[in-house]
Amino acid sequence: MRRLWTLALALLLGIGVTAPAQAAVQSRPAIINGSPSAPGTHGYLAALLDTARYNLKGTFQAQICGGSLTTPTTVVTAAHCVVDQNSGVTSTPASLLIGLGRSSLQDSGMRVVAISAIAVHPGYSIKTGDDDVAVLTLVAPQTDIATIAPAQLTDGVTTEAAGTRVQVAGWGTTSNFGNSFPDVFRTGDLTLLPASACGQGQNTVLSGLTFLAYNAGEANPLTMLCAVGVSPTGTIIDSCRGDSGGPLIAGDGADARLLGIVSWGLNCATRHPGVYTRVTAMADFLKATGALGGSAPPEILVTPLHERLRIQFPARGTNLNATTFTATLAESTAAEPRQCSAAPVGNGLAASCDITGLVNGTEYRVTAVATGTAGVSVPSTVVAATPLAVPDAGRITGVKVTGKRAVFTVARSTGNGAEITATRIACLPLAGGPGRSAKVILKRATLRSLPPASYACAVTARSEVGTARGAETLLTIPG
Ligand code: 4AZ
Repeated sequence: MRRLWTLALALLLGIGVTAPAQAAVQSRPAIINGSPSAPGTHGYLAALLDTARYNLKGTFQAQICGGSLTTPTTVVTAAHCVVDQNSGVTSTPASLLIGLGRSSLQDSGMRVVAISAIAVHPGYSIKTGDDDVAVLTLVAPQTDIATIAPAQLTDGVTTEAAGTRVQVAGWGTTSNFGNSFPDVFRTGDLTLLPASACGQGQNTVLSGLTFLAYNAGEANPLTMLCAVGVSPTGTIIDSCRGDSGGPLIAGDGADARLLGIVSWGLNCATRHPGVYTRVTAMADFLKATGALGGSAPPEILVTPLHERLRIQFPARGTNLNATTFTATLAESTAAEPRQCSAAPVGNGLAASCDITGLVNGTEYRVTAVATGTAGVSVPSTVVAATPLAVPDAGRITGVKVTGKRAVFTVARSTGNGAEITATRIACLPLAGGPGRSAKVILKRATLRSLPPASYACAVTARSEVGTARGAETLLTIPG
C-alpha cells in the first residue's frame, strides 16, 4: 500500500514540469540500479513515517521520506517532506514519526520515535525548491544510534568538487516504471557533477553518457548539488520517489559527511541528474536548529528518591545560552514521554527537577539536553539510577526502665539502599504534649528525666528518601 500512498502524495504535490519541486514528483523510479544496504552500515538513516498510517498499517506502509540522524536528537530531512506542496502548511510534530535503527522497514525491531519540533529552512521555496531542508527534533536523545555530521566547508574533509564519489541511501522505489518499494534500504554510488550542469546549462559526460544540464531558473547551484551514477554495465543510478529527505554521503568512516539531501530531479535514472540540497550552504540553519551538534551537553546529577528521580543541572557545561534543561528517561515512549524540565538558576546553583511516578527498585536511565538560543545541545551522558523505597525505620528490641531513665536497644534499619543519616528513639506521651527523643548511638539510646506518664516510643530513621517511624513500644514511667 506504500505505493498507493506515494502515488497519492505525488498527485497531491502537483504535476507541473516547470518548477523543479513539482517535476521531482513526476519522476518514476527511487534508488534505481543501486544495491541493497551492506549490513551494519548507514545506521544514521532514518525513515520519516506518517503517524496515522503507521498506526493503521505499520512502518513499511507509513514511510514517506528518508532522513539522517545528525545528532542524537536531530533528524535532517528535506523541507518538501514536511511542507504541504499545495497549501505551504508545515506538518505538525504529532503527524510524523521517525523510524530508526533497522535497515528493513518490515523489521518490527525498528525504533519509532516521536518528534517534538519541526523547523523548516526560512528560505525554503515550494516554487524553486531552494533551501530544501528541515530539522526534526526527537522527543528523546537516541544515544545508541550512529549519527552522521553535516558537511561543513571548514571541516577539513569536505569537497564539493565535480567528480567526487558520493553515495545515496534510501527506501525509495527501485523501478523507473512502476512502484517497487524495497523492505531493506538501498544505496547507489554516484558522482558529483559540476555546477555548470546544475543551474548553468552545460551538459556533462560521465562514463560515456551525456547528462542534460539544468538551466538557470531550474536549478540553483548555490543551494543545490547535482549527482548521478553510471553502473559498470552502463545503467543510470539515481534516487527517486521515497528517497527524498535521505542522505547524499561523502567520505567513509569518521570522515563520512552528510553532503546532500535528496531533493528533486526531472524523472529518475534518465539523462537528468538527481538534485540534492547543498548541505554546506545550510550551515546557519543547521546550527540554529541544533542539527550541527557541537553544543556541550548539560552536566547532570541524579539522586534516587522514593518513586522519583531528582535531576540537578549544575549551571555550567553548556555553551549555547541554555534557557531550559530537559531530562528524559531512555525508557520513554512516544505515548508516554517521561521527562522534566528546569530553567537555569543563578551562578553556582543547580537547577533541579523531579521525574515522578516511577517504580521503586527499577533501574531507569536518564539523559538531558540543554535548549537555548543556539538550539539543542547534544545529550548528556546517560546516568542510571534506581528510585528507592523509604527504608523501614528499624525496631526497638528491648527497653529497660530505671526510675525516670529508659535505655532502649535498637535493631537499626539496613537503609534499603538509602543512606540513613540519623536514627533516634522518639517517645510521645499518650495523653498528648511534647515528646522526647534521643539519638541512637551504636545500638542504644537513653532518655533521662522522663516525666511520669505513658509513652508510645518508636525508632525514627531519617534518610535521603524520607523519614520512617517504626512500630511502637509502650513505656510507662511510674509516678
Ligand atoms: C522524489 O520524488 C524524487 N532522481 C527524489 C529524487 C529524484 C527525483 C524525485 C532524483 O522523491
